[in-house]
Amino acid sequence: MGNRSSFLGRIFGRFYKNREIRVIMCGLDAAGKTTILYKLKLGEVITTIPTIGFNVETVSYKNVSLTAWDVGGRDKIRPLWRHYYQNTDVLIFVVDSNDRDRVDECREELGRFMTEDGLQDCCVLILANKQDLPSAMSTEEITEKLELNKLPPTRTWHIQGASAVKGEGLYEGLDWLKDTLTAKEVVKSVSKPTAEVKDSLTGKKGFLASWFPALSNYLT
Ligand SMILES: Nc1nc2c(ncn2[C@@H]2O[C@H](COP(=O)(O)OP(=O)(O)OP(=O)(O)O)[C@@H](O)[C@H]2O)c(=O)[nH]1
Ligand SMILES: [Mg+2]
Repeated sequence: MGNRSSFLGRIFGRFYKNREIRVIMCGLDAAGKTTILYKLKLGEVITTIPTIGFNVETVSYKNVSLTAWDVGGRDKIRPLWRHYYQNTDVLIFVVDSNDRDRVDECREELGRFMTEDGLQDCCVLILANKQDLPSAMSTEEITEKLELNKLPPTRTWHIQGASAVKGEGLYEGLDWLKDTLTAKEVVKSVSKPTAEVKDSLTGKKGFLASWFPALSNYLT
């Protein structure tokens, strides 16, 4: 078991070595996007002002390097969001769990994202932020209000409760992203293996070569 997991670790490491994971963070204004970005980047809660435009930072976590674009959420600048979609692997949609008045607006904005051509393949992590506040909606309530269970089955999504100010839930969200992206890459590569991956799987010391010779022959 130990050997197998270190084998998988090596394979996954290869996938991500030279791969930039592009993340766009959107959500209504004051949801906490900039606070989250800098909590991840600096480990601190910074004093923010409303973002006019965007912030971009590289965040490293467990050997994965994420280039995260935090785009201002004020209604007047939301039309600019689409300029940041290109080649996006992940959408992090940040919700203020305490803002019951605007949860319908959140649903509409998320719905718009889900129909955008450039975002059909990307995974969606919904961060239900501000869980430290006493009247915050639970992740179950937000799931229902955002109608997440109505998303098409082809859409990969996950909701994670978080508090940027307490630093809670953020790394759990990144763990989900890492696992999900890794699984996607494995499926892509096995259906069309690169020489390097093929070698890892079927080479002399490859996993399949030793465990599943027939499949190994098929791939080579
Ligand atoms: N209680 C609490 N407050 C938070 C949390 N995260 C952010 N805030 C506060 O929410 C306010 C808005 O945070 P920002 O990070 O600026 O929000 P934003 O989503 O970047 O907003 P725009 O740039 O306008 O789109 C700030 O006063 C933050 O301190 C949290 O987890 N809990
Ligand atoms: Mg901001």
